[in-house]
Formats: sequence, C-alpha cells, structure tokens
Amino acid sequence: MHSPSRKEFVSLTFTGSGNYNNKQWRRQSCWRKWKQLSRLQRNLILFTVALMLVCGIATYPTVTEHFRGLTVVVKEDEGHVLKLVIPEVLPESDKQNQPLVPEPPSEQKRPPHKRGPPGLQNRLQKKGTGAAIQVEENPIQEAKKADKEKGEKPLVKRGALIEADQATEGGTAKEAENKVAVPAVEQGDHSHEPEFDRLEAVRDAFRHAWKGYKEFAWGQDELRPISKSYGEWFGLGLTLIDALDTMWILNLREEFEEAKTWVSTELSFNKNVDVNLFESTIRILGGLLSTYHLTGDALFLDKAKDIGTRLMPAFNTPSKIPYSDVNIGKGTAHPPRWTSDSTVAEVTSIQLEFRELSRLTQDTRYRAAVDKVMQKVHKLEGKQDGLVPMFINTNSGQFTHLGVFTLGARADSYYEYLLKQWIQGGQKETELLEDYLQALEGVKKNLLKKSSPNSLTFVGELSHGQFSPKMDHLVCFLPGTLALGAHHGLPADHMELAKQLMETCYQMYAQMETGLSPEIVHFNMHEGSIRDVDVKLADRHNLLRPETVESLFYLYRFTKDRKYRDWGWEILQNFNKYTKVSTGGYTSINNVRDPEYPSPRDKMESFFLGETLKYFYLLFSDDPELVSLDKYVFNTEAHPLPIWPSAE
Ligand code: DMJ
Repeated sequence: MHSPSRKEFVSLTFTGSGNYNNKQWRRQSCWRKWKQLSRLQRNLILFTVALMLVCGIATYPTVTEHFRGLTVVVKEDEGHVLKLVIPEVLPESDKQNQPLVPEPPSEQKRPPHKRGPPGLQNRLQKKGTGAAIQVEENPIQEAKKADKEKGEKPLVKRGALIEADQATEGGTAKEAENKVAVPAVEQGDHSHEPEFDRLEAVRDAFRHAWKGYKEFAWGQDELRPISKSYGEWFGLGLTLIDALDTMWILNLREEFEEAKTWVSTELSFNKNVDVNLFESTIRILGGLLSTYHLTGDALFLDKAKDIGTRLMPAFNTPSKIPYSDVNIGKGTAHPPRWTSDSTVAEVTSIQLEFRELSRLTQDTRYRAAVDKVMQKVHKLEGKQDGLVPMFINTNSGQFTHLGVFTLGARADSYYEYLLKQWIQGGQKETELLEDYLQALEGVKKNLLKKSSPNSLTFVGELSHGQFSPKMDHLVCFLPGTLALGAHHGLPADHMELAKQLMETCYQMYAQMETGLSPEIVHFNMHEGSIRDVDVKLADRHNLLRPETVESLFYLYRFTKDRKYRDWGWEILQNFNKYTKVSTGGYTSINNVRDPEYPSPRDKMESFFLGETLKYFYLLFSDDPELVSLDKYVFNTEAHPLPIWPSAE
C-alpha cells in the first residue's frame, strides 16, 4: 500500500506557480473574473448568495433533523420539558416500546387527524406513470373553496387557549387569541396513537376543568370560566355532583375525596329553591345513585333518597303527569308560569333513576309514580307511527301541540328510555320494547333521509306533514342507543343504521371550521348541492355536549372499529383548541364556524364533566369491564345504573 511521504507532499504544494502559491493564484483569477462581470450580474449573484444564507439559517434545525433521519418528540413531564429523539428507522413496534410519551400539554398537542372518512377527504393520487401528484377535490372541499371565494373565512385552523382575562363576553377574545395563538395545525395520520396517551389526555382535560371549578365555583352549580366566577341554577353544587362518578371512573381519587367531603359536610337539599324535576333527577339523583353503586358508600344512597323524596311532590297533578318544577324545601310543585304543559322527554326520562331508588330502598312509591307516567303515555292518542309530540298537559294528561315530531330537543330521551328501561328491568317489560321498535319504524318511515352530495343518512323533523331537514346535535344520542339495542338482541339492521348515523354525527363536527359541531344543522337534499350541512347564524354555538362522543363510545365498544376512537380523539383535540380557558375550565362557544374567533360564552355546563369527558375516557379505555354494558345501563346524563339481576 502506498503512503504519501513528506517529500511528495512538499513538492505538490510548491510546484508551478512562480511567485504565487495555488491559493493566491485562484484568488487572483476569481477576482479578475468578478471584475469582468457587469454590475447587474454582480448584484444578482450577491442577492442569490444572501438569500441562500437566510434560508439556510431559517431551516437549519428541520433540515439537519431530517437528514439525520430523526423524529423529535417533546415530552413534558411535571413542568420539565424533555426532548426524546426516536430514530425514524425503527420499526413501528419498537417505537411503541420507547419510553411512553405522555400527551404534550393542552392546545399544543399533536396535529389532528385528517378530517372526514376516506371518501370525503382529498386523495393524493398518482396518475399514469408520471411523477405528478394530483389532488382530487371532493364537493366538500369545493364548497370550502367557494366560501373562500365568497369572502368567507378561509379554512385555516388556528387554535387558541382562551385567556380568561381578555376573553370577556364583550368580545376581546380575539386579542387574547393573538397573544397565545398556537401554530397552524398540520394534518396527519395518528391512527396508532397509544391509548394510554389518549386516556391521559382525558384525565388532563378533567383536571383542567376541575381546577377552574375548584378555584372559582367550588360548591356552586356551574363554572363561568372567562369571568372566573360561577352561575347558580338550583344552588346544589350541580357540577360537583354530576362529576362524582366521572372522577371515580377516571381514577382521580384525590379530587373524588375532596368532592365527597363536600357532599358529606356541605350538601343540603333542605333549601327553599325551585328545581327542574328532569334535570335534577338525571344529574343529581342519577349521579348520587351511580356513585353509590361504584363506591359502595352509603353516604350517596342517603343523599339520593333525600333528593328523590323531595322531588316526589312533582307527581301530585290531576293527571299524574308530573309538573316541571318542584320546590324541594317547601314540598310544592308547579308547571312553568306560561303553561300547564310539561315536556314529553322530561316526564319520560326520569324512570331509570326512580325505579332504581325503589329497588334500593324497598320503597315502591318512587317506581309507582314513574311507571304510571309510562303506562299513560303508552296508551295516548296523538302519536304518529310510534313518534310522540313534544308536550303533554299536566291537567288532562293528553299530548298537546300535536303533529310536530322530532328526535331532538323535548322528545329525544323518551326513545332512549324506552330501550333502557327494558334493559334495566331484565328485558321483561314488553310494552316498552314494542313502543321502542314501533318508534324506530316511525323514524325510518317519516324522518330518515339522505343528504346531498354525500348521501349522509340523517334524522329530520316533521311538522304537520311537512318534512324539515333540521337535525339537533342532541339527536346524536341515537347511534349509541341503536347500537345498544342491537347488542341486546334487537335486529342487526339497527346496528347498520347506527353506523350510518354515527358517520353523519361525525361529519357535523368534521365539516365545521373548528371541527366542533353546532347545536343544530340543516341538511341539503337538493341534487347538485355543494355541501351536506348548512348552519343558521343562530345555531352556531357548541355547549360542550356529549351525544356524539357518547355514541362513539357505544359504537367502538361493540364494533372495535378504531375509526370511532380516532374521530373521538379529533373531537377532544378540538375541544382543547377552541374551548379550553387558560385559567381553568372549558367554555361553551358561540361560533363553531369561526376558528379565528369562536366567541366564548363563559359557561361550563355540568354535563361536560358528567358526560362528555366520561364518554371520552370510556371510548379510549381498552377495558370492557370498566362499566360493562352487560351489567350497567347509563342514564341520559351518563350515570351508570345496574341492570337488575334476572330474579327481580
Ligand atoms: C344532558 O343533560 C343530557 O344528556 C340530556 O339528555 C340532554 N341534554 C344534556 C346534554 O346535552
């Protein structure tokens, strides 16, 4: 092998350049060439070099990481920001064995999934053998483009942790947003997100909501997170009670113990207040009963019995159809000031709770009162193919405002509780099942239609024979209820319909600029429509409602199709992006179509903790025994109550 000698090296360095060495010669030759260039040419070269320098500096970290084949993951651990570097070349399975990377904090979490199912997304498609990649547009994207051209806001997703100090109802949230805006969100496929991360993300969300409640609304009904205050409805610590079993299920024991102490030392129902029978039954009675079942702590049963008994005067009406309001201190009840009607959904969605109270206390009065309501409603005239009107009179016991049918507000949980009572009672009460099955036929015949252009199946409304393509977000309980029925032996086509409606409910989120559903949508049915969903100005709010997440939970439990989890994950991230308030809590918003300014409403509904976060957690949990659907039935506020042993 030849190795260069010192001599050879020296001769190379000094040969053939007269008085100049090589470097000097090259420098002089370059300089001569430079001088020969025109001024324009020189300027151009200088400009190009400067530009390259600037770009090089700006992209330095990205480029170097890329060429090293590394992915950088930021991990936040109890306030310390760590950097984990995972080689891209590792197989997927090995990557999962890397130290677990918990969720990055709040609004800066991973980018969301692509919106929409495959058929509704842009598809990158190689045409022929050429390298050119063409984007196939679909009608939804085209509609979004059209919006842009019409001057509507472009679909740039920008999230912001809402700063409570700036984002008052008066509307300075925009300033707040500018201050803390998070980067534009990329699209990406995160279908293999470890479930542990997602569960932790739900626990984080709960802790954040609880932090706000604890600091600014402890023991009160609802947090007002923007004004860092609270709102009272019944004056009974509604959020705290609604959230008890969620804390238990999420294994947040410290928070649970604090809340339990409040229940045992502060909570008193001996108060001169008017409460709504339905709301206090599903949230308070339901919450206490389920917490009793989960914990076995008699404190909660005692409290349940107390509130249940205080609500009973509501049934003292000429027809035995209960009044909407009860004064739990005075023991008096009354209808709303403007009518003697009650809402059908309200009087038929208190049965699971009162029936369970009777079973636990061996006092038959509670069950007798609510069973009587169901028996009366079962026999009433005024239904259409099993569909019920929205109002019922407390004097006559008859339906009023005949001819209007919806599965949304004022009727929704009537249908839910037909099925769930049948399940609760061990599938023996055939009248309930018959009414449920007949109502579903009524839905199929009168309310079920397809949208244009994407043929989404939706449930509209009927008013005196006139169909309206209006659908409340509340209707999104239906996919879950249908799936639950199919699980308990009802026809398999219920599950097929559940899947179709689930897709529709997801699209009500995915087609909005914030990725959050409005309260009400109107579906397009005309051929040639450019988008499926329209939203009226007054309907653009989102109250942190649970129904879609609830249904995703049921659909995932029964099908194990991961897309339902991924859709839920996407929704959770959007709640974090657009409704999370920096100082604690989440807020309902006014405008799901404006990611720049979703306009906080300054209210965190108790069902966000009672239902929405609980269903998120159960959706991401791999444990089918964590509130088994063969042992429990959830009331309409997400409080699990036991399915009765078959002997009873
Ligand atoms: C909850 O109180 C219950 O889910 C009820 O059945 C409907 N409204 C809210 C949630 O949207």
